[in-house]
Amino acid sequence: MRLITVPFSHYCEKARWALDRARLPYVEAPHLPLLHWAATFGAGGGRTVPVLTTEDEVVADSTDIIRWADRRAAAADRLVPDDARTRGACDALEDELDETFGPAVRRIGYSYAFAHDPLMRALLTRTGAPRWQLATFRLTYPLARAYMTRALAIDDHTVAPSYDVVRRTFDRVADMLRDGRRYLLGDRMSAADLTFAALAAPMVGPAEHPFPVPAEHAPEAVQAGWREFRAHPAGAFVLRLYADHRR
Ligand SMILES: N[C@@H](CCC(=O)N[C@@H](CS)C(=O)NCC(=O)O)C(=O)O
Repeated sequence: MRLITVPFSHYCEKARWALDRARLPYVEAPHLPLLHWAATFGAGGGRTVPVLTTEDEVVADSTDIIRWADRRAAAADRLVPDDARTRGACDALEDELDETFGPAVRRIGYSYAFAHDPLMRALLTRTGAPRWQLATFRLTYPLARAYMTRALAIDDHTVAPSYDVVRRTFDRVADMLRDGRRYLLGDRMSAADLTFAALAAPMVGPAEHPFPVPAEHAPEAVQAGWREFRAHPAGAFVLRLYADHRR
């Protein structure tokens, strides 16, 4: 099995974590942003990573990859609740996180990476992407940055509201945990927990992340964000999920 990724993408981390949790063997095929299109379309997926290819299937969305892995996981490792009502709540929460929270975190992340060359350089070189992609990205960087800045709607008017989305989501997660439950939907880890933790990871910087944002190249504003969000109960929850379930 092959998981086509841009390794630092938080949607890819979501899929990778689900496959690791289900103990399914796969090889990660790392790519750089935009240059991944040849691989994803070539494999029969769409324009986004992650894409999982198996002998007879192409699974081209992180939510579908979780479901695919879950059907093959041992009962104790399953992330999709058995009970229909809890499953409905899990699906709804995961979708909402994917649609609103994930893009907000991505916009914030790229806004820093585009403004700080050493951070971007460190992120790219640590991917293990093919050398031709690193060379091409370097050569076309001004164009790639301009395209992605527009495609991701990164500007002074969008980054601050994205922080609002992140803070509101953290507050909402903290509210859900306020009654002392260990996980968002009760006493079992579900796809909603994994999704929140994987998508929130760039804002918190958990030590167990397989492709961490390199702290030594992170500007002070990123480090200040990590301090803020780690001190939040939802950030502490992310750190706990990584410490307990992502070793
Ligand atoms: N719904 C998709 C979203 C994945 C996604 O947005 N991936 C981004 C990377 S963070 C991507 O590949 N973007 C490339 C593009 O839109 O061309 C999933 O969960 O797999």
